[in-house]
Amino acid sequence: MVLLNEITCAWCWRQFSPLQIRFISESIHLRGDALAGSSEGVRFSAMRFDPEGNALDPDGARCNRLACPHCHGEIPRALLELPTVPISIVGAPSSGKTNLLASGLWRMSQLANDMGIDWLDTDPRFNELIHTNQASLFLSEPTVQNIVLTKTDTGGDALYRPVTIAGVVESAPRPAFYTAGRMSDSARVVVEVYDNAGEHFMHGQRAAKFETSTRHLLRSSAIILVFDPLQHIKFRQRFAPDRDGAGTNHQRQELVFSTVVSQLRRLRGLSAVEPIPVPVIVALSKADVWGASVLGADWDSLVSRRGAIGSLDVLLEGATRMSRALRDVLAQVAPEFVGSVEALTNRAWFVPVSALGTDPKIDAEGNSVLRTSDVRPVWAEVPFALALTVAAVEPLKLQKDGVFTQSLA
Ligand SMILES: Nc1nc2c(ncn2[C@@H]2O[C@H](COP(=O)(O)OP(=O)(O)OP(=O)(O)O)[C@@H](O)[C@H]2O)c(=O)[nH]1
Ligand SMILES: [Mg+2]
Ligand SMILES: [Zn+2]
Repeated sequence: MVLLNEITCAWCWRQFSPLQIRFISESIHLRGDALAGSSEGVRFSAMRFDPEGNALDPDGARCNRLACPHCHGEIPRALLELPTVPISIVGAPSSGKTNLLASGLWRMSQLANDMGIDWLDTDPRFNELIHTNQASLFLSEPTVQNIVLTKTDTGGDALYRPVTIAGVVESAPRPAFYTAGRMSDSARVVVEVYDNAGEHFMHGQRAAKFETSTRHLLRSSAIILVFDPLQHIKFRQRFAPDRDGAGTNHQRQELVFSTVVSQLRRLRGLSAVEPIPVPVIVALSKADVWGASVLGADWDSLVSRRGAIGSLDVLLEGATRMSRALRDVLAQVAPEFVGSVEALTNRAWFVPVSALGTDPKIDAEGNSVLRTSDVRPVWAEVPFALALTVAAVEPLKLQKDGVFTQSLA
């Protein structure tokens, strides 16, 4: 095992050497950590090891879970060895981020081999929330008619974790970790995926702890910006006129992106005028509703025809072609949005996605009706596969091609 010289914490983003790593005590007598919380095992620097190399805590219990020396947040072991590719999912409330994550990452696991990549949970314990959401969408009993993924709230325990940074307790979203790489190559990276509540990106809602909950923007190698066209009045009038405009409507989704960009610049100390050095994948969500009128009736077979998924390179080509077409449509109805994206980054892709493949019906009682058998994602995996293909591995020094393109060469 070759250790990295420097590890970046997935919670507080501070760096440390492998020698500074803390172990998490497994002994029932060593509960209650000053930084991690009263129900957590004490974090300690290992002095003694058993013959298999597991650390022994002061009580003699075998320990192999690891934590950051700065904030005491638990990190997967793989972070000691592999470079990370953090991906931030951003977008207005109800734009479809959480459904896209569940469905897109499910499809990544299913289609990885077709794409010529390995894609595995780095350590399933960290990905529980995604697994629960995936089980609801794809593995519910046929009798369950009302699958609903809970709205990402701005501070809930399942989604966020308190992290102490410089003595101040902040609330950080729990990342999901996947180990990925081309099958033809032994190089692997750990993809860290961050979801936030949409409120964190809304203008004037700084009370929702925006700054501290979006620290992942300090390092993200790619941003997936979920744009919900159905919340845009002109788009809806033109391409989904039957759609009821009631409910959540965020007209100014370009402001979500400007907010993200200004936070990213602040965190990285970047100039206020230059485009950001991070590729942005704009996922136009809920395409099951508008796809046919924008892209033609056979839009879903069109998008999946691209070489029966095909390798990442085929995908990049197909997505780039699709992106040009969608961008032009979007520039007509939402020029403020396209203008804002293109002013702030030089590398943007616009792709249609449908996490559910269907528009959940609302019954007489106002509950949404959705069954596992109704869920048929279309292009949900594309933002993630694309992010991998175009991601900058060293986010502060953007390379022309991402790690996968490179390792293919
Ligand atoms: N028609 C359709 N509706 C969808 C799709 N994906 C999500 N929705 C609906 O959009 C709403 C919001 O979805 P979420 O995934 O919770 O949105 P979010 O961006 O995570 O929202 P916040 O957590 O509040 O920021 C839900 O009512 C979903 O049923 C889709 O692919 N098609
Ligand atoms: Mg959400
Ligand atoms: Zn940390």
